[in-house]
Formats: sequence, structure tokens, C-alpha cells
Amino acid sequence: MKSGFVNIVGNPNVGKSTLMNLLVGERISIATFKAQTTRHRIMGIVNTDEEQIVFSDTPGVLKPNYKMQEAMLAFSESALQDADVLLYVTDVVERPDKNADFLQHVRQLKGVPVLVLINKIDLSDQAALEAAVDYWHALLPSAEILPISAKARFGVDQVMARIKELLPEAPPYFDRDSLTDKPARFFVSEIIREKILLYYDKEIPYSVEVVVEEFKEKEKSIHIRAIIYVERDSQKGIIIGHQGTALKRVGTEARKALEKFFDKRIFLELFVKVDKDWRNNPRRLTAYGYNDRS
Ligand SMILES: Nc1nc2c(ncn2[C@@H]2O[C@H](COP(=O)(O)OP(=O)(O)OP(=O)(O)O)[C@@H](O)[C@H]2O)c(=O)[nH]1
Ligand SMILES: [Mg+2]
Repeated sequence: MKSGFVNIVGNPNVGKSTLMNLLVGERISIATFKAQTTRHRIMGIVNTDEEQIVFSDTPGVLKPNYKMQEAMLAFSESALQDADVLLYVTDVVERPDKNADFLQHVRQLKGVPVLVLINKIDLSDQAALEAAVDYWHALLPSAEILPISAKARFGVDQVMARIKELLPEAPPYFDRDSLTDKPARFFVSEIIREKILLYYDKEIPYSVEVVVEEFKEKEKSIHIRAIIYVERDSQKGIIIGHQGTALKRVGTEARKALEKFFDKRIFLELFVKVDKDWRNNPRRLTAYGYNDRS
């Protein structure tokens, strides 16, 4: 039996979550066009007769400006501690020299195979791709470099095949039928947050935390009550919108996505509350799960 942790790290918006969902074959991690979509370390588990591959998606590496971002960075760094295989994802559009400290940690990993995945090659030409390969080869000489396009599903099967070769022999870490380490409520709050990332501008999505207060599952339906917390009063009005239309849109689109995810009828109630400056409040961050280390 082969089993191990395959941890996905890299800068924001390079396609880590899109790739994780492809590798796992389920839409476990939300992915949007905005940077800093992922805030937690989220495991997606692939079980076959011979292997258990525990993928971890992580937040994009950043220089923290507030305590929530410190917690996000700690999730990314934790993925360097226990990786059996590390997937360092970059893409053909990002400025690759940012976050030199994190790259230095990657370089110092002992005995951990690193695959540098140059994503979004659908946006590149051959010459630019070759330059990127040379650049990464100089930066991480012992890493293997694989160009991919998660969006076009190009190169992903090769990545999977290489992971299976590199996976160590070990007994499984999780039940053989588990798909993730996170409870159903986590996915509910993430799906609601995804809609908020898509429908609101500027700082609003980054000031939001979603808490599921009630999750009552029946045979054919799930009743959910969730609170959208914002940092300030003025943000509450923006989330709700004129005559409640903005919030209604979030509710409708989140319900549709939740029905797809759970394959059940969903009854969703959303409320908006202010939790002043929660992003810098250690006690609130702990309550919201930002200090859970797996
Ligand atoms: N053109 C193109 N876009 C891609 C590709 N892979 C991902 N994207 C897009 O890149 C954006 C970011 O994708 P995510 O998967 O959310 O990126 P991430 O690295 O998880 O981002 P953070 O969670 O913010 O760190 C989304 O709009 C994706 O659709 C690709 O191969 N080609
Ligand atoms: Mg992500």
C-alpha cells in the first residue's frame, strides 16, 4: 500500500484549487478569479486499491497585513512540514520572484520531491514557456518541472502518474472511504463565500466570514441557516443591497450550488451581522477555525 501527503502550495491565484479539484475529481475547494480565495488548508483524498493520496490545498502565499492573513500563511507553511510530495504551483502570468522567503523554505526541504507545475500554459507561447522552465530550473535545481493547464486539463494525468510513482509505502492515514478532513458545514460556508467573492467588489469579500449556525439534514433535503459576518456597519448595507436584492442573489446562487454539491433540496436562510474588526481579533479567528492545524 502506498499512502502520503501531497501538498499544493504557491502564490495566490495561480490555480492551486482548480488543480486540486481536478486531481481529486470533486469540487472540494472553491476557486475564483480573485486572489486569496482559499483561506484554509483543505484536504482532498483519493482512494484506490493500491493508494491513498491525501492532497492539501492551501492559501496563496502572501505577506500578512492582518491576523487572518497570518493564519493563512501558517496554513501554507504547515504544508511544507508534512509533505511527502510537494506540488509548487506557479503560472505563466505571475511575477515569479515574489515571496522569496517561502521559496527559500521550499529549497531547504530535505528528501521531499518537489514538482514545479507551471500552470496556465494555454495563455503562453512556446518561447515564454521555455523561458519560464529555465527560470524555475535555475531557482529550484533539484525540482522536476512540468508545464500544465488546469483549465484545459492538459498535463494533469502526467502529474497524477508522477505522484503515484513518488508516493511512499505506508498504511492509509484516513478511512478508505473518506474524501476530506472537513465537515459538511465547512463546504456550506465556503460555497456561500465563493458567491460573495464573485458578486462584491474591493474589500467586501475579504471582510466576510460565513458561519453555519444550523445544518439539519433530512432524507431528501437540508435546512441551513448561515450568518454572513462583516467587519463594519457600512459593509452590512452593501452585502444586503437595495431592497435586499444583492443578498437575495447570493442566496439563490449559493442554494443552486449547494443542491449540486449535496445532491439534495436545500432550504437556505442567510443573515448578515457585524463582528467588528474580526480579522484582527485572535479569539474570533480561533472561533472561526483559523487556528485549527491538521
Ligand atoms: N487560463 C487559465 N486559467 C486558469 C488555469 N487554471 C486556473 N485558472 C484560473 O485562475 C484563477 C485562479 O484559480 P484558483 O484555482 O482559484 O487559484 P488559487 O491558486 O487556488 O488561488 P488562491 O486560493 O487565491 O491562492 C481562476 O479564475 C481559474 O479559473 C489555467 O490552466 N489556465
Ligand atoms: Mg485557492
